[in-house]
Amino acid sequence: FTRHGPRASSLLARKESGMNATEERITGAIVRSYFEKLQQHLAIDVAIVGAGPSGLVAARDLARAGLRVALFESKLAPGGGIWGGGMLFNEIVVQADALPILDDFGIRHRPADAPGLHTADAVEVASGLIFGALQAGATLFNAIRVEDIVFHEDRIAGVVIQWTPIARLQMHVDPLVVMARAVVDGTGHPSEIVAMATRKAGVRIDTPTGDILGERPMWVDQGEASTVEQTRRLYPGLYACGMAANNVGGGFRMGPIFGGMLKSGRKLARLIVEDLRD
Ligand code: 48H
Repeated sequence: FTRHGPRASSLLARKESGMNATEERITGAIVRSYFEKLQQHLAIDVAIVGAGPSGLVAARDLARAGLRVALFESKLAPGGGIWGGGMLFNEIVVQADALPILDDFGIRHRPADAPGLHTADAVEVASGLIFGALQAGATLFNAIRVEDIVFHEDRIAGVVIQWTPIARLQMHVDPLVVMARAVVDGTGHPSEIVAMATRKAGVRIDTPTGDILGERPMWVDQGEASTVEQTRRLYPGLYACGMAANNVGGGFRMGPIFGGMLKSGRKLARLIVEDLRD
């Protein structure tokens, strides 16, 4: 208590304890800003699970079309399988017909000494795709794993999310939910989201068996073509792109060539924009 009275004394106490100091303001700014972002994405148009190349291209195109789109990425760094190029040689190969997508993101590339093939720096591709998706208006939630789907009346209606560290530590903590008009499996080789739909919801997806056909060995040209071909709606509210689509449709793998992934993302965005307009 001071001779200036109780108010002055409480202000002094706040000052002495460091309250309202820069440290408090930094924390407050982050908490308010993050929660505003999260709150704006509790019910969205498109939830993309996995921020690999196909998901990032789709996110940019969908955001540019005016849809509310969020990417959920379980790792701290988005970019999926791009960063390491081929066997950690951090260069990737892209075919000529996919170069307009790299150009759209402002990512540089060079002709390879092989007809129709071009190389690009894997780190520039990964960072460029991430930057381009965010700048277009997509929102990315990293270190968040989609651990389940929401299933309502024969429709995939959202994603069940959890902090990746909580899942890794196997802590018994209930998740939260984001509702979405379209859910995209962009989880790469395992097609985790489609697997949840077939195993847990018991749905028959749009394949000859009604189930995931499974990835086949390497055959680059076939794998690249089937990745784009298999990019489609598999069930009401459920779509797949990139390696996930290829795994679902029983396509061949293709190694460190990325034109198919980029074109898959672009095709997926077009399909979803058409479907959500109906
Ligand atoms: C949140 C998740 C979850 C989950 C996984 O594999 P990706 O790079 O995705 P694609 O399909 O766009 O690209 C595939 C390409 O990178 C590749 O692997 C190629 C061309 N392989 C050829 C070959 O022969 O091997 O990224 C998927 C992302 C990753 O960042 C995961 O961390 C993330 O999805 N993810 N995120 N919740 N449940 N599961």
